Amino acid sequence: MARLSDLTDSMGRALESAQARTGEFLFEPTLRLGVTGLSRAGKTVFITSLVANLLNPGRMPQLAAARDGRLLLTFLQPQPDDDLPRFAYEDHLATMTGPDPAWPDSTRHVSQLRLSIRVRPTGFLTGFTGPRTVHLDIVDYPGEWLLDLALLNQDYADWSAGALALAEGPARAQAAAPWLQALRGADSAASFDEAQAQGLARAYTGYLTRAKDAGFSGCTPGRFLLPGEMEGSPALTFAPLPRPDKPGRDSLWTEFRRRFESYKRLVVKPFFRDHFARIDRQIVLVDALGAIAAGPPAVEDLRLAMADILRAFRPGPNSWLSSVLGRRVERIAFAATKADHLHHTQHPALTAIMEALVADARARAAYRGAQTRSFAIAALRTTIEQTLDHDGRQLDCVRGVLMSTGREAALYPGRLPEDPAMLLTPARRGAGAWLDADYDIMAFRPPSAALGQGMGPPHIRLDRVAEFLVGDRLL
Ligand SMILES: Nc1nc2c(ncn2[C@@H]2O[C@H](COP(=O)(O)OP(=O)(O)O)[C@@H](O)[C@H]2O)c(=O)[nH]1
Ligand SMILES: [Mg+2]
Repeated sequence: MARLSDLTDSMGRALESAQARTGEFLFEPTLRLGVTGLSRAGKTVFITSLVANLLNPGRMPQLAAARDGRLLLTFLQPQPDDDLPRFAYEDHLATMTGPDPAWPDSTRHVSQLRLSIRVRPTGFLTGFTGPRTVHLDIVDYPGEWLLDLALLNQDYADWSAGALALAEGPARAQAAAPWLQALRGADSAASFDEAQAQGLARAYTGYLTRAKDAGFSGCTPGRFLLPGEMEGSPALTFAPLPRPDKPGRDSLWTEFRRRFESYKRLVVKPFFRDHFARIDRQIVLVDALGAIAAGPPAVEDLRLAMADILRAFRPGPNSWLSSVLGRRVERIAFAATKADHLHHTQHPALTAIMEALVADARARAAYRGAQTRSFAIAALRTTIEQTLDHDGRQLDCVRGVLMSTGREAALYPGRLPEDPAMLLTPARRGAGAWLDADYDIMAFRPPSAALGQGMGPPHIRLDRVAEFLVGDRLL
C-alpha cells in the first residue's frame, strides 16, 4: 500500500507541470470556493483533506460524481491569481499523513489552490456532451477578517467605546487587565508619540491574543492577530482610547483615529473587494465543540462572532459591501468541525447546535438567496468508536492516540443536549459554567495507518459537504 503523499506527489506534480499554461479555455467553468472560519477552526486541515479526497475519491461515496465513476481525472494546476500565495497542499498533506503524523502549522494569510476536475457529464451516454473540465479555485482566508466588516460602519470613537466596554466586562477582565493598566498611563489628548503608540498597540494585541486563547472569538481588528504582510505598518499600529474632551490636532487620539481610517481603507476594503466579492460557494468552519468545552462565556462569544461574520453574507442593500459584490454566493455550508471527538450518535446534536448558532442570521435576510446547510464533520478522522461499560452504564466513547502522551485512550466527551437551547440559553444569560454537564475535549493525533490505493485521508461527511458545495457543477 502506498502512502497518500507519495501517490499525490507523483500524480499531482507530474500533471501540474504537464498541464502548466496549456491555457484556460473560455468554456471551462470556474467555481471559486471560499473556506473560512476563526483561527484554529480547521481550515487548513479541511482544505488539505478535501483536495486529497478529491484527487483520490475512494472515500467519497456521497459525492455523486465520485460514486458514479464520473470523475475521470482530478489534478492540481497553477492558480489564476499571481498575487496570492499558493496553499501549501503538499507540505500540509505530508505533515498530516507522513510517517510521524502531526497537525499542520497555523497559517496567517489568505492563500489559494486550483483543482481541475475532468468529469463525464451525466448526459454522456445519451449522446451530446463529451467530458469537460471544471476548475475549482479554493481560497483560504481567516474568519477574523470578516469581523472587520463591522468596522466600516463605525468611526474611531464608536469602535473605541465598544472595545473598552467589552474589555471592562467580567468575562474578559482577566485577559484585558494588562492593557487597561497600560491605558491608565496614557492620555488620549497628549501629543502623539510613536513609542507610546507602539506600546499601546502591543498591549492591545496582547489582550486580543489572551482573549483568543481563553476561547473568545470576537476580537477586532482582525489583522492584529493575523497581521500578514502589513505587520508593523502604521495602519496596524493603533488601539482603542477613551475619548478626550478636546483632542488637539497632534494628539494621540487624532493620530489613532487617522490610522483606524487607514486600516479600513488599506486593509479591510481591499480584502472584501478583491477576494471576498468573487466567491461563488462558501464554507464556514466552526469549532463549536471547542467553545462548548471552554464553557458558556465562550459559547456566547462564539454566537456573537458568528452573527458578525455572517453579516458579510447578507449586507444591507445600500451598504458599501453590496456595491462591490460582483457575483452572488450561491451556497453556504456551515460546518461544526472535529466531530470525530464525538460518537456518531451525538452528531445530530452537534449539527443542531451549528444550526442554532447561525439561525438568527438565517431568519433575517436568508443570505441574499443563498442556499445554506449545516453539517457536523471531521476533515481528518482521528478516532474510532467504542462503547464501554461504566458502572453498569453504556458509554459511547471515541478512541484515539492522545497528543499529550502519545498513548491510545478512550474518551467520553460528555453528552450534548438534543435541544441546543439547553446550551445557548444559559450562555446568553451569562452563566459562568454548565449547570449539570461536563464537556471534555482532548487533542488526538492524526491517524498513522497507511492509506489504501485511491483513498484520501479518513474523514466524516467530507463527501456530503463536497456534494452540497460543488456536486451540482459536476453533473
Ligand atoms: N480531531 C480533529 N482535530 C482537528 C480536525 N481539524 C482540525 N483539527 C484540530 O484543529 C487544529 C486547527 O486546525 P487548522 O486546520 O490548522 O485550523 P485553521 O487555523 O482554521 O487553519 C488542528 O491543529 C487540529 O488540532 C479534525 O478533523 N479532527
Ligand atoms: Mg490555517
